[in-house]
Amino acid sequence: MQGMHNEAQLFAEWSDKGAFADDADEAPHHVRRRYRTLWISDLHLGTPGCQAQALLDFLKRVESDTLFLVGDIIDGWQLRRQWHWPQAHNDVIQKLLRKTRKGTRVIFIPGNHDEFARRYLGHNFGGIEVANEWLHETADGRKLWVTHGDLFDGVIQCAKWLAYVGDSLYEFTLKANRHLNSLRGRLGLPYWSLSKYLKHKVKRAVSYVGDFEAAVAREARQRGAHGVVCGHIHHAELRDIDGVLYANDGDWVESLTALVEHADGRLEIIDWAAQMREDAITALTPMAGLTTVS
Ligand SMILES: [Mn+2]
Repeated sequence: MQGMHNEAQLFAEWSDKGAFADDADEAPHHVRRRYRTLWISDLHLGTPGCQAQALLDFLKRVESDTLFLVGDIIDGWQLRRQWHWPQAHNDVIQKLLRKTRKGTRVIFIPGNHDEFARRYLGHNFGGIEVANEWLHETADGRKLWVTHGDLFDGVIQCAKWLAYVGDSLYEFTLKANRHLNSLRGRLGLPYWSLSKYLKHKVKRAVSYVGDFEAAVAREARQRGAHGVVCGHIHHAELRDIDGVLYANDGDWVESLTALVEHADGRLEIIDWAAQMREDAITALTPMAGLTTVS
């Protein structure tokens, strides 16, 4: 056991340090996109699976009036097992704190991996407000219930140890994914998600995802909301389920996705992995005339 880190203490420490961080790494205004609301979740900072560099790049290029951190932001389970905290993970925290100083309202809804933060509901860390859930009203008057989503996870509710086992298998897949992608990177190929691919191939996982989505949508309806925004299952989605809008902002360990609300209330999923692939192709375009495709 590498030191008895108290996540909440670390969290408070980061809040203090944020005040001294510089703003030099902001993207220029013309490459930044502005949204009314931005939702991200399942960053899993503190684990090797977190795609912190891609996330940082994304955060530098977007602005919003409100930013929701929809759970599993800092991976508390992982912190207890092994300390993994590279500079890029620290930079993400600093970037989030900087956003609050620049006038973005940042609301943190803890998930199951950072449930330690549930002890601090109603408090704020360096301007980041901690809340158990939220009722967000869109520009066009729709009420969206914001929750991480683990309440609907039968496995976690029934047997926590089972969730730990699943977690280890999942970590293994992510590790394979990382090795594959560093190899792809060396070959000049863009990011491709192995774990995302596998998940789509596993029928049982798909039926689990469907059950989860239906349960969350049902609960949103019972609460009188027009829709729900959640994370947790690492599968971005935006669709109608029996008259309820189901929105999932995905994750930043495999799919690299976010949910945004435009100024007029329109919602959209941002697929940052696809954006990165597009950027890679654009960068290669001047070379296109010189290569022969057979
Ligand atoms: Mn979760």
